[in-house]
Amino acid sequence: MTTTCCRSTSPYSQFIQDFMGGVTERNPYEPEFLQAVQEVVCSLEGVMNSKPQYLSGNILQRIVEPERVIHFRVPWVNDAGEVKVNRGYRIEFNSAIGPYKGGLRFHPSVNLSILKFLGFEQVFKNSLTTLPMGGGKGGADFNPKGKSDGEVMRFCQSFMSELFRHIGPDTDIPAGDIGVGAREIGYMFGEYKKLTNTFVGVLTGRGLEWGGSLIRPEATGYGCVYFAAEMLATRGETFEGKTCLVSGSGNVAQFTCEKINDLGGKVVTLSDSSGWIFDGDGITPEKLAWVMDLKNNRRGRISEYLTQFPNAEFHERNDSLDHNPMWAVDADCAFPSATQNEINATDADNLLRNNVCVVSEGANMPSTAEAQNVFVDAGILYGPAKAANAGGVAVSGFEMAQASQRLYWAREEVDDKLRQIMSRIHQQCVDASNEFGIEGNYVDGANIAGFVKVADAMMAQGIV
Ligand code: NDP
Ligand code: 2IT
Repeated sequence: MTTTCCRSTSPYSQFIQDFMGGVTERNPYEPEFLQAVQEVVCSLEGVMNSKPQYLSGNILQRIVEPERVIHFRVPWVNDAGEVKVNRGYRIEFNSAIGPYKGGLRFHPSVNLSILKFLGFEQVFKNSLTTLPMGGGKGGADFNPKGKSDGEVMRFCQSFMSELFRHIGPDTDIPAGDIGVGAREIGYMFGEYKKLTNTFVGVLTGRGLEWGGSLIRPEATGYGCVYFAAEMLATRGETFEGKTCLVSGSGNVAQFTCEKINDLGGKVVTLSDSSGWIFDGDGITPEKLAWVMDLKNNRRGRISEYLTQFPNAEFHERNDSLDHNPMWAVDADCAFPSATQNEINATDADNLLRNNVCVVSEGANMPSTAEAQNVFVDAGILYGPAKAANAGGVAVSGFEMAQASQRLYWAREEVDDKLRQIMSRIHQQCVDASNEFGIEGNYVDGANIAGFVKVADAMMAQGIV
């Protein structure tokens, strides 16, 4: 983990070095969290110079410290009658601009570092949406893969039997993330309702019949493509005829693919943790419908695509390589939509070499710090996660508003509002980067715009 700012040579880099030294000492063994913090702090030179009250108020030291970290035991019984134990977490990171809001991740890799990076990112992402939501994240090191519905239900019930006392519709409102979709939200909502005897908007991503919002399942993927369309429009371009690489094949990847098709682009790749497929003819709406059934109903593997579409290729994941060959496929746009650090510097170089001019991040922190620098230095249209994938949590905010009003909004209305929010997020990034003389740098633009609103709210609310 480097502790110098990669993009600055000013005295501010000495400040960052000292600051990151302290953060590293307080959070050892948390590389993902440190990576997320360093990225934000590196963007703030102009802001910290122009607002000295942030320095005197120690705002950075305060903002990197979660308000509350909850860590609990999740015991459950599998179908064979064996007792299993997982670790559950909720990071209530920052409530300066609203109640904690952010997803739950169920994946064997989940640990404090991963959830703190996700919670920290969520604070600034939620601020960018312009909606009143603070930042949080949670989850468990539970692997839903290969588990029966009954096992997943018992796990979700046990998880909620502790989490329920910490959350609430005006306190902390979780949602889905990797490994947590409609099925898991349903089981957790049922348990919360039973324990509290209340039917309230305590989780978002609910089913349409029980308080969910239209377009919430689509929102992250659609929003990520709307953000890319906004970036393309700054150069007078559209998706028409563009070839796109999409990684992952879960919620975000599926609806990214759907919207790219809608806007006249062609998607040629998808992946999962076992490998990736290449379909040079394009993953058309009909093929995508098959993938959605495979992934969401049959819970199959992406390699099975070839059984239905034999003209495609499947490439097994190969961790012995220093790069992922999927990112070396010829294309115009890339939509990493699987997981953190899935694009390294070599992958970034390969993308540029093959003429990719748009990278819009559906996943959270999918590019390593080095890969980010490759994109920023090349001046391509690079939409960082906290801006590009904010559509999901924005529509979660709409779901909260509808729950409070006891109303349902129409599909077109939610989609229009989503499009407007993505356009406003894009504009905030452009305005902030223009104000600080770093035109075209969406990374710094997003970090600055997201940070200032939260920092000002924290200053106004005193030392709490
Ligand atoms: P899903 O669980 O629906 O899908 C995740 C996909 O990514 C699967 O194809 C999965 O493959 C793959 N994947 C997960 N972990 C790894 C890994 N370590 N290596 C390779 N592939 C992996 O999750 P989502 O689509 O909801 O989330 C995808 C990304 O988008 C995450 O980074 C998430 O934080 C982010 N995100 C999600 C939002 C949402 O609303 N859902 C909102 C904003 C961001 P496999 O099935 O083999 O594990
Ligand atoms: O990373 C994210 O923004 C999410 N997983 C969605 C969070 C939410 O509360 O909808």
